[in-house]
Amino acid sequence: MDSLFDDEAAAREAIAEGATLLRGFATEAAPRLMSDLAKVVEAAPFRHMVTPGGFRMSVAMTNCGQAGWVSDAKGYRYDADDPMTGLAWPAMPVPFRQLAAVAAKEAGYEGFDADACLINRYEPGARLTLHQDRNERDYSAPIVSVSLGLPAVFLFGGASRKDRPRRMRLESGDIVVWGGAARLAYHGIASLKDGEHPLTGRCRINLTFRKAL
Ligand code: MD6
Ligand code: FE
Repeated sequence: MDSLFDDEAAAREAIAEGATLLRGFATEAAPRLMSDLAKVVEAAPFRHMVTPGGFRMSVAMTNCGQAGWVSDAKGYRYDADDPMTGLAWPAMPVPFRQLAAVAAKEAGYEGFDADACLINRYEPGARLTLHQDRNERDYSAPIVSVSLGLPAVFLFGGASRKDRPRRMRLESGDIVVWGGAARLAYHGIASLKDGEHPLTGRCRINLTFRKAL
């Protein structure tokens, strides 16, 4: 095997202009990603952040990389430090960065160099309401989103919150690469169904790689 990520069998599906689904692209790398993730989580534990409106998010989050996405009463932003520990976010494991770059390239975005990785953990019933990812400085870079563990229904809408979203099932190992004309599309995750997955147990993990700075 030359690389954990060279998956010739990966199916490439166009979701929308600028957005591609790479089914199973991270399946081989998944166990390694999970062991690297365990080290990240030791240094920066999962926590439920609070929205600017005062709601506790049902999805638990943490970050690795040069900057991490945070939400609190003051708003949403990227911060170099973890507010929980006061320390810099843990460095992004090399296999994370490599996977993000290879997946982006596979989807037509050459030269993607992620500096931030937001890690989401969904337990049964957790969901992410429709939102745009707009806290990054430069919208010309795509976002690479890796699904691990329990399957979820991804909601993919349009440029307006009112556009009725499409529903797509994301399974463990699937990667969505999302940029260009789709970069500011509204999207979310439907309430997670209960289940058990050999990789993660009773949850879904999502890694979203961004160029935030
Ligand atoms: C998730 N993903 O899959 C949440 N954002 O758990 C996102 O919010 C997301 O998958 C931007 C681009 C791709 C995504
Ligand atoms: Fe998002």
